[in-house]
Amino acid sequence: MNRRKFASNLSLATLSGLLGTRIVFANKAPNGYLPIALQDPDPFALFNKDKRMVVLNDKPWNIEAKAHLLNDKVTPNKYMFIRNNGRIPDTIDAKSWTLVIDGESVKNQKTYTLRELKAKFKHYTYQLTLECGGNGRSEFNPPAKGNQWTVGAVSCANWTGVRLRDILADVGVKNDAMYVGYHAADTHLSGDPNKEPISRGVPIAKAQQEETLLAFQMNGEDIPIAHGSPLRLVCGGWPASASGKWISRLSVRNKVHDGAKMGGSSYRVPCETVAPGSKVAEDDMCIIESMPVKSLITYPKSGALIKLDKSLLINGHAWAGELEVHNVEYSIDFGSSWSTCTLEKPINRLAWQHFKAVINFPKKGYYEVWARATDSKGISQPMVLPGWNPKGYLNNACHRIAVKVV
Ligand SMILES: Nc1nc2c(c(=O)[nH]1)N[C@H]1C(S)=C(S)[C@@H](COP(=O)(O)O)O[C@H]1N2
Ligand SMILES: [Mo]
Repeated sequence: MNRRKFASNLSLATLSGLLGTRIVFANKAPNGYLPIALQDPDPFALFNKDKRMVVLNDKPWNIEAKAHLLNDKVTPNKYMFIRNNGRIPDTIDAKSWTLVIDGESVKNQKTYTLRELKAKFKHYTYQLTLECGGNGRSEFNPPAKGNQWTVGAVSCANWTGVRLRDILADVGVKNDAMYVGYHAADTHLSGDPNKEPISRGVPIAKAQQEETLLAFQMNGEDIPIAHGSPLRLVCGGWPASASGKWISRLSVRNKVHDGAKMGGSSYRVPCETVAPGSKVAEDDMCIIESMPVKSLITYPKSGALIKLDKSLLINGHAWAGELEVHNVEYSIDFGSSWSTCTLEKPINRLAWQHFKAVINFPKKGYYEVWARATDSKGISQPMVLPGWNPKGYLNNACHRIAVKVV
């Protein structure tokens, strides 16, 4: 964050947003004054995050959770990862915010104010899993450039908003509509106003799913600035890069959207498996759509000490992109044998599912508990790293925790 720009461009009202609370005497502060809480930004205070969250990058801000922080059934803001490709917008003014719907395949281009959107269309709330396509990247070899996410770039919060399909019906969509691309208010790290940090999208069928929202609330409150206030797309089950934050324009395209980070190796993987480290031709790369089946043990924390005469309850979540998770198993013998966990149904489509199991260990010593989920098509997580790809996406290897029985 460039402090001088910050101070000169921002109203104290906006700074209040970043602080997560109102500056009580904002009207008394000198013009252009930068509150000390923002002078040396403490990301945990700035974004209301738990201090145990891990900052991977501060330009732009990228912050992840640890497995044991994600134990809640619905992820609270303080444990939600933050992933930014550019600079968080300088000014968010919900009152004057507008959403433009345009593109080759729109019948009537329209501009809505936030208030119109909220008043005109029915509101829906869904619990939706958002996982960064690069979650798990840190394990790839040869290493992939980018934020070295371990396991914590996933969340499942409650999102409230209007259905994108209702808006699309209101503007009218032509028969040749193929994709809906987003444009947002964040700015490119280079400072070049003509460059977008990211402008991705989804095929029209995904855009028209019931659960695809243009959301204005997260967990029952206005969306925090870092997570896309005042308006964000939420496309559960897909790489979270499809869920654009700070949405100001949606374009209904008659071709695959060609915005920033839609091509090359961005959010694309080799269509067929390749040898690690290979160069892959542009035409042989495919856009990531539904995320693969995955699970996370969120209790206990890795490294837990257990008494031999006590059984251990493990908890976690599993998700499978567009699909449902069919079952979750655990192993305490490095995958030689597996036992079934109790698995809950999702609260709605595209929400993660909770699993638990009670484990009895045969004798004292070191163990690892591994979890493995299988989706409704019978596809299971790999025990170790899946197919290598240039940017290190889609690592859905089994999660493991260490347990010492004493
Ligand atoms: N406008 C905009 N939207 C964005 C991004 C971004 O940089 N700018 N990052 C995307 C990526 S890559 C991810 S993983 C998710 C992260 O959402 P979160 O920060 O709310 O967890 O936002 C997506 N939407
Ligand atoms: Mo991402």
